[in-house]
Amino acid sequence: MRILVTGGAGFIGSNFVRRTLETRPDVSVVVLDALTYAGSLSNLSGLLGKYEFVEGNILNSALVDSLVSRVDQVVHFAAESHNDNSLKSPKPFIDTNILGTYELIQACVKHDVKFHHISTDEVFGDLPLSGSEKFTAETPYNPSSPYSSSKAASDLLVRAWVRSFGLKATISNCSNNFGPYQHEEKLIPRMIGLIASGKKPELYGNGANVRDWIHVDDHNDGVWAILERGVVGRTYLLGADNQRSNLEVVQVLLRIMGKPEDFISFIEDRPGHDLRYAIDASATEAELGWKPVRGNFEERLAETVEWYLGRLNLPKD
Ligand code: NAD
Ligand code: TDX
Repeated sequence: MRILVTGGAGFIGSNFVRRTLETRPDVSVVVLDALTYAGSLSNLSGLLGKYEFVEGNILNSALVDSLVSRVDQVVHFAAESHNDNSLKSPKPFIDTNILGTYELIQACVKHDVKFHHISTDEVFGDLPLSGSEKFTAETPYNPSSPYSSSKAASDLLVRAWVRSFGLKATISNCSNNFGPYQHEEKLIPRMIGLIASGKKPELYGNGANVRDWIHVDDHNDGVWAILERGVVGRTYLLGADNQRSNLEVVQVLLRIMGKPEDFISFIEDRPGHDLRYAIDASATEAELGWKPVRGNFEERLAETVEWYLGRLNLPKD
């Protein structure tokens, strides 16, 4: 099997490439990545020679067309992924997330290549802070930010291309990922960096907003379950049933890093800040036999802290 991984030099994509090469030696991997501020070849260190890297933009139709024509399956991670950036400068989100997805699905229809679209639970909007409601595949779309609305738009393009043009696509909507190689702009790496340099971690608002955390390897194992056993046209929700307030996450980090639990700055809130995300992944688990297995959040977070502290001492390339 030959796969084209877009965004394979970013956080989740690079973990996907690493895990694929470790667990599926028969799969040949081509990575297409524009190496924006969020992507780095250092995320793929140690894998040189085991995959093919193409530096390029998913908006480049000729390049996309020629790469798609060489593979059996596209796994589409490439995106502008940070909500705060989307609030300051939305245009790159429209370009990459919507128009970039358009280029890929056009090429997949033309060459009859399978397409897996990586998306987010943020397309559903948010849930009230208190309550037990969770997102399912039937939850109506109601995105709040330029980022989440551009991801919602891309999901809808994929669905329309399945129905109108016979695109052989699957979609997954996953909750917040954590683990190695995440960009320092995101909550967990940013807080680790601040605490490590003796500064207080900065929580938006009162820190009560809730995210549903999944280890990146559990997400990527879910993606492989979909690639191997998913049904064309279906949407699969991926999550690990692990809701925590941002304050709780930061307090765990402070404990791990030996600082008092009140060593925190509360700063101005994110505009339109989604209150709570929660994924009900039971339908995916029942259909595909996939289950998140990296369960102990505190232990996984301690490993993640250790990984980032190690990386802080490494030269960047
Ligand atoms: P990231 O920002 O770490 O990586 C994105 C990668 O895409 C980078 O390597 C970047 O260089 C590349 N890229 C950006 N624009 C490009 C373009 N126009 N052409 C080619 N490459 C381009 O993102 P991430 O956190 O790894 O997220 C990957 C995917 O997973 C995204 O689609 C995101 O919406 C989705 N997702 C993320 C999370 C999360 O918690 N991080 C959760 C659910 C879904
Ligand atoms: O400095 C911070 N302080 C803070 O309180 C940062 C960077 C974040 N936060 C809060 C905002 C969110 O409630 O922490 C929470 C997590 O923030 P992010 O790491 O920016 O992630 P989020 O906005 O939840 O979106 C993430 O999960 C879904 C990814 O960035 C998306 O790509 C994914 O789709």
